[in-house]
Amino acid sequence: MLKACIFDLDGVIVDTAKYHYIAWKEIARELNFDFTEHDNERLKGVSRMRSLDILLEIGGLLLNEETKISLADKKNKNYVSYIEKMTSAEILPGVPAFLKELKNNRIKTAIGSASKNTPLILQRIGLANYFDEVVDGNKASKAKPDPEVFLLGASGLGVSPGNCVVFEDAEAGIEAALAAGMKCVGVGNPQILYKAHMVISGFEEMDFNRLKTFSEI
Ligand code: B16
Ligand code: MG
Repeated sequence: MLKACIFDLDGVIVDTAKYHYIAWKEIARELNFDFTEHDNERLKGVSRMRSLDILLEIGGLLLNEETKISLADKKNKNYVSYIEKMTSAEILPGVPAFLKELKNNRIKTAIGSASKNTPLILQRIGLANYFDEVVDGNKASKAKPDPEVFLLGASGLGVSPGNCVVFEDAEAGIEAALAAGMKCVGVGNPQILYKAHMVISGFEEMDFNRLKTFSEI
């Protein structure tokens, strides 16, 4: 029985992936290699330090820990300068209406994000107090595809994993949801998100009745 929905943040509620991409590209440029949008797919949903490791692998570079920490810090400062300017206008289409429908039908909601910047993003887009539970990269110690972030979300809501539906835009996040024993809706490209139980291109395609039918299958 459907009791709760857990939403990834970047790429599901807002499109911050584009800001992550610009900020990482800047680091790659400094290190003299190109970082493409195609490469950026590999960074979606994974932690900041894991993202840097993937970036360095793409550039064929091996750096010491101290340099890596300073690069990750630099990227984050650049990234934060973009998200500080976000407003509620950047909430993705169809999301506000769907969230309202869930509230009206007494479905609990949580955020399950790898981002340590989750509180700032939620505050900037005016959703800081909207969700019943927020689990982010500050609370979870294991990064997606580990299921920890979603399991903490379910336990914070007091709901069994089997009664939760996760919305995710990244392969690592879908794997995390499946490992948590939850149903998963991919948001984005079905060719990339083929492991999800269902894929939508955006929330204009989703409403409570469709969700309910999906969750009962
Ligand atoms: P931060 P999500 C993830 O957020 C992003 O998809 C991923 O690209 C990023 O590296 C990660 O957050 C960490 O973000 O540097 O802000 O802590 O998709 O899990 O909401
Ligand atoms: Mg995401």
